[in-house]
Amino acid sequence: MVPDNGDKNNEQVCPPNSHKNECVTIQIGNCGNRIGNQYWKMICEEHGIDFSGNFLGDNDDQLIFINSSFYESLTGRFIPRCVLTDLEYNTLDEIQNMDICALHSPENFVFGDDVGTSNNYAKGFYTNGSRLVDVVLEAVRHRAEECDNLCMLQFMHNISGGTGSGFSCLISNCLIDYLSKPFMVNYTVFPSEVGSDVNHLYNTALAFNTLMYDSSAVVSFSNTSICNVMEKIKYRPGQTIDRTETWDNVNRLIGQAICGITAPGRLPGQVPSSLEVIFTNVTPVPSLHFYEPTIGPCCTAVNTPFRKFDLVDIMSDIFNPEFSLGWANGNRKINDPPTKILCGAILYRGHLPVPKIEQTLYEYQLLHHDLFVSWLPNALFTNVVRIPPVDLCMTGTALFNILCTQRLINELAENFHENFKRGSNLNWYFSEGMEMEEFEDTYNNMKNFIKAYDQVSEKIQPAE
Ligand SMILES: Nc1nc2c(ncn2[C@@H]2O[C@H](COP(=O)(O)OP(=O)(O)O)[C@@H](O)[C@H]2O)c(=O)[nH]1
Ligand SMILES: [Mg+2]
Repeated sequence: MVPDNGDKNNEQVCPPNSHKNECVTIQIGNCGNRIGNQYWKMICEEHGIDFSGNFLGDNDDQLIFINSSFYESLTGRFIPRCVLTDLEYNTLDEIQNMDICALHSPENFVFGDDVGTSNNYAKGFYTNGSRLVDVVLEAVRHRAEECDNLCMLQFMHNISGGTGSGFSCLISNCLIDYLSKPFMVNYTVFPSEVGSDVNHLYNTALAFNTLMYDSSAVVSFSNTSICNVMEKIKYRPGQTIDRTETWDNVNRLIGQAICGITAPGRLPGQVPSSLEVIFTNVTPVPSLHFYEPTIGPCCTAVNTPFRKFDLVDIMSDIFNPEFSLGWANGNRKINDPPTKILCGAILYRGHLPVPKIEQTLYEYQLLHHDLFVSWLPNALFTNVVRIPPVDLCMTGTALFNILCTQRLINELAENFHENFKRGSNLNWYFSEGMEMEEFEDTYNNMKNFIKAYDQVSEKIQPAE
């Protein structure tokens, strides 16, 4: 039994003036910028910042670590430490015509002329991307230089188009050298069906090659998973939600998950730990840094009436694989056995007693021991932040490192291989300066990469 220490554990452990480390956000491409837009709307509400950058909150907790995500202008305005970039103009133009535009500094918008990348990684990485990358690096350098202790870069992007894949990889390749191996977190939307569109498939595989080696942590999302989840939560009692599957509603769920994940870096907690520590705890081997996110209670924040949820509501949603917003859920086949959890982090928000959380998790793991790999005890890491999101009294966000990621990478690699061997659409890529060798290397890298999963799987599935 986990001892119950009552409400003593609700006390704040972090010293009130302690300085959490700063993070620079880079949002890339149409999807990346729209997700980022939702994210900033949500965290502004959480920190009591209006779209002019003024603090209107009533709680000091909202301000203590605000510099992890915002920097202050000379006039005392809070500005997102974020670079918004795209190789075409339309999405950033949309944002510039919204009220939220006033929040950002004009110097953080970096967009190209109207050529875009026509769904082609090679244009994002080589030709069109290379013409804009220096401007992006300069903007990131400005933001990074203002930090006392830059702890991480976070990217938001979709890797099936050309910009979110190719241009993101070019930017992260350059930043790795420039900032000497920063801790990089990617919030990445994967295509739902690997192989349904040849260009999407190539872009995803080529970008995956960079995510394997450059990134420290990849939180995967899938639009199909999210639409499935939206369908499931439509009829939940007490909810009046917008039923249309618009990008705004999909992005709102992604934004909610990212807010839950970044909360320990932005807000005071009962158990102090940096985001880097949290990600490290869900990464048993450095290369295995791909996670599936879930949120509980799973509901769209829009129009949700204030309702008291309890830990059981949170637990039943975050451990339900059908509620995962990640890549694996979008690719699940009906007869797939439940995948094993290698390890996970559960990030709670609200006034929740830590011993009660630990007790509930402990009992859950005992009851569902078959869901976890047996060789890694205490596979669940927890963190509790006092301030809940604006419209809920308590929430949990989980990051699961699961074994079926190996099957997904393998499917991606094999589909990729089959198509480039056949020569489908290769001329689009070769005409932008790519060569066959890069495709072959990407395939070989993916096949080598998944061997790391064999090593951890062997321990739980000894040869019969
Ligand atoms: N979740 C989400 N997906 C999007 C959004 N906009 C586009 N997508 C998807 O993202 C993929 C890449 O498109 P896009 O972001 O326009 O490409 P990029 O600008 O070249 O990176 C497409 O398959 C779209 O279906 C969005 O706002 N949210
Ligand atoms: Mg685009």
